[in-house]
Amino acid sequence: MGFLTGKTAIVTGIASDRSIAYGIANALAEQGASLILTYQGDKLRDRVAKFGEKLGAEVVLPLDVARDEDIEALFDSVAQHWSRIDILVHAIGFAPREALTGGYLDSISREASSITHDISAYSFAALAKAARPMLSETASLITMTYLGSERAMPGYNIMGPAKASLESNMRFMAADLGPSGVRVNAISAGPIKTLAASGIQGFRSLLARAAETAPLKRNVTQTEIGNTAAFLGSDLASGITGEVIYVDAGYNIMGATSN
Ligand code: NAD
Ligand code: 0WE
Repeated sequence: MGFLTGKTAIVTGIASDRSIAYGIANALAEQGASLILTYQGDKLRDRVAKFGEKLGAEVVLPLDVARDEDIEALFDSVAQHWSRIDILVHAIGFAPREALTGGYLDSISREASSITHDISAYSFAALAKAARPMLSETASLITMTYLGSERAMPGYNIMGPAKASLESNMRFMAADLGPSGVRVNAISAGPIKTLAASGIQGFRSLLARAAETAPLKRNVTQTEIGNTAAFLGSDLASGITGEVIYVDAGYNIMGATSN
């Protein structure tokens, strides 16, 4: 019996088997949770359906968080399978590629800023708002963030302010939903090579430098993020809400490094 046996979980953000969301779905399934997975757009449907079969998911459902009607339809569909939601995982981030290229002010635009904040930050609150009628009285909402929210990182650009907004959203949601027993937290992951990361120039050297600097002298894995999400989703974390939990091999604590 896993520590999530009897719990229901919706996991967004699977695009490949290297997605952080895949690591999370796998860890939740290992601990006995029942899963619903979502996919963005028809071209991901078959792939995510295959992952769903492998993980024993109840169903896979479409969700493009840019579309209000998708968000509404998702929870209407979920209600046909489950009467309540215990765990909701938001593992979605997006900036237009040109906004992640070059210097901050060179790359920024009103349009790119708007899209990035809409998809990466607002969408977490939008999902919670739509899920609210179905949230159980000990539900746990989890999102994924990055240290670029609080430190300037070359190339992370407008994703930094969007992650700051996401973390602030997380705290406001925690304050709002806390009286109903619902917890809301963020996991701040160290860099991991996923689809979203593979297009970024210099990502390999960023990974190597992160490993050198971190106290544990290595990078983190999707499995480690997944296990942390399983903990946060469980009643083992019943006293934790509004928190950013760092799963980064300790990178964020360092001031200076020796060579
Ligand atoms: P990924 O490319 O595997 O996942 C990103 C997901 O976002 C994809 O599944 C994509 O379909 C989804 N998405 C984008 N726009 C969407 C939309 N409009 N509607 C619905 N879904 C949409 O990459 P990942 O690295 O696993 O990213 C997952 C989360 O983890 C993101 O929030 C990312 O910012 C965060 N994160 C990643 C790292 C890293 O180094 N990889 C580190 C810290 C935090
Ligand atoms: O949050 C992220 C990735 C976010 C991301 C990546 C892409 C690439 C493809 C958002 N939107 C897009 N849009 C695309 O078109 N991370 C934490 C990983 C990441 O991305 C970086 C990093 C790190 C770490 C970009 C620059 C510098 C460091």
